[in-house]
Amino acid sequence: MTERNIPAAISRRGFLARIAGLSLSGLVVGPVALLARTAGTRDIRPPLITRVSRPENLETPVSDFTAWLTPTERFFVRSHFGPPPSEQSDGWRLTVDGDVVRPLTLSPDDLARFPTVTQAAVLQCSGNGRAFFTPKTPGAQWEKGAVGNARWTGVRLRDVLESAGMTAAARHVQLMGADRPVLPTVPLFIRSMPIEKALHPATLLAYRMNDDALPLLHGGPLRLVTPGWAGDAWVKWLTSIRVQAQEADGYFMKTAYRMPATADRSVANGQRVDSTPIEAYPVKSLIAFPADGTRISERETAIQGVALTGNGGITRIEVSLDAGTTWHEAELFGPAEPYAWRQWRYPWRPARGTQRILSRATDSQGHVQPDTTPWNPGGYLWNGIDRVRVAVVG
Ligand SMILES: Nc1nc2c(c(=O)[nH]1)N[C@H]1C(S)=C(S)[C@@H](COP(=O)(O)O)O[C@H]1N2
Ligand SMILES: [Mo]
Repeated sequence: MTERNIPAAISRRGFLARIAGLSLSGLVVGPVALLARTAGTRDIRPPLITRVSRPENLETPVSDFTAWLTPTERFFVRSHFGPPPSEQSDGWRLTVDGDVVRPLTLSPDDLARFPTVTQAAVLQCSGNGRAFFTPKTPGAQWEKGAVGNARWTGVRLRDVLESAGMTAAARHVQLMGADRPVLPTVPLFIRSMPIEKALHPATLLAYRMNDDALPLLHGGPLRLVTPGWAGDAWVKWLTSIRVQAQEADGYFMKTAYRMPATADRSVANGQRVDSTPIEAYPVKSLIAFPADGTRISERETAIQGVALTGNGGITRIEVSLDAGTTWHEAELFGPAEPYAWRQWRYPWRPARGTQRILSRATDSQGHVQPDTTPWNPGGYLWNGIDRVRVAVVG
């Protein structure tokens, strides 16, 4: 733990203790006691939020985002049909075919022979923040926590494609996992990406998450990792890679996960309008402490959060305490890695009463987090300025 993290850890511990109905008054907190108690808060953290129960679709409480890495057991879960039966992982194989010179069938041992790569990257669902659009759009009503930052380990998709050898026709790479809808009439989750993204050195076939085996809920034994791109590209339970000339057909490529290309985006889903598949997610900041709607002490010392972008890096975070009239630069801290999120903090001695906090991020391409995100029929890629309201007490 770095020194800068300590004030936030104290705040967080206080916050968690209050949730658990504990009082901290009279406690003597030295550094060792602090660390021990911080580690012990694990069990009293607020549970993951169930957005859909069958299949399990779970959101991480935004108060977890005081940590740089999101622990695997606290990481949001988004599955259309739920995981395939776990026994299916035995005898698992990955096939690589289509416009290739040598079709491949790879076992886990075969995959392990490619160079191993580990990198941190944000995974965010395209629908994160859908609940904030007016009017409502259909789909899971995610608020702030369908996002997380994890370490992913695996092999480069590029290395696998090069070992198969691509023919001149190769333009897109189609991916499919082992999960199946309950009803045979429901389309399979099949996605594709242009060859450039497939060959990008950061695009991985991952079998480890946060240094442990990738769990079934998150796509084990193998999933795609496409840093900078929204979650729908991160195909789980991967079994098939097909190199082809065209973008994939089917509902999950041609209808869902597209944004209207019109300026105002206000067209109904399923209408025949120009649209493009979702790729990178836009710049966004989130306030992790204090949590919206909570009571906090006037002895708190900082606001803390994270910021992410699929387009370069985070260059600036600003905080407003007067509904956006004036903005103050926050401090970036912690690891700065290309596809991970950035932690930020803003020193603050809150006055008693109701306080409203706003945060906005800017990325290295100059995009500034907007006040609100223009409405779109799928309720995708919400990145409006984050807002929380807290009651500050003595
Ligand atoms: N095979 C398969 N892969 C999938 C999905 C799915 O339903 N089936 N959901 C996608 C979506 S929409 C998201 S946001 C991410 C969520 O990954 P997570 O559950 O590990 O957070 O997985 C993606 N990969
Ligand atoms: Mo998603």
